[in-house]
Amino acid sequence: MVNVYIGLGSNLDQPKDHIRLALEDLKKLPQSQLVLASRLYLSKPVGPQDQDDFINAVALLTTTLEPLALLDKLQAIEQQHQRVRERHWGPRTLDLDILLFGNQVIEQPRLKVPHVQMDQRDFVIGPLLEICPQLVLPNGTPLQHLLQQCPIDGLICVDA
Ligand code: A4P
Ligand code: MG
Repeated sequence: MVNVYIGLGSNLDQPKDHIRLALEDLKKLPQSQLVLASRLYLSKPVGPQDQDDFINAVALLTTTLEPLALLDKLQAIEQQHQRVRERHWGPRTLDLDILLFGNQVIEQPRLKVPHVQMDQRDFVIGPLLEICPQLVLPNGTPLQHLLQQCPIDGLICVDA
């Protein structure tokens, strides 16, 4: 069993509903268990600004799936949410990113872990700090240290 952190994001068609339903979908993944999920956060878009704010969250799973098998399952869930890929970093009904897969560093054409730029994104760091404040990244950097370069004051928790 390995601990895997998943980032969830949505900014189209009732984003909160997509995130809540996606968390239910994650509970049904084979060979896996959803251990923890953060609350939902409203965040300003990173990338193109002519799109709505995002709802973001993160989840901790344990799984015996291999990384690419997990990616396939997550992409299938995205498709169930009518995800249409129109432009890079553009609006989406659901984005599921593998942020961390245990302590593995993966550099494959389809999968890069840790997720690119996760250490510079408030909408990743904030929810991760909520569910795992003691987390240390594979390069040895404690999550808490990332707050110096990436403050999370702009995040708004939208979940009681
Ligand atoms: N891929 C590579 N590594 C991974 C990984 N660790 N997890 C590949 C998941 N997928 C990974 O992704 C493109 C390809 O990345 C996939 O086919 C997979 O093989 P995509 O989801 O089709 O496209 P994308 O999401 O537009 O691209 P990308 O580069 O993944 O974007 P990000 O980094 O996900 O950023 N602002 C706010 N506030 N909140 C957000 O959630 N999200 C983005 C998207 C931009 N701005 C945002 C947010
Ligand atoms: Mg993505």
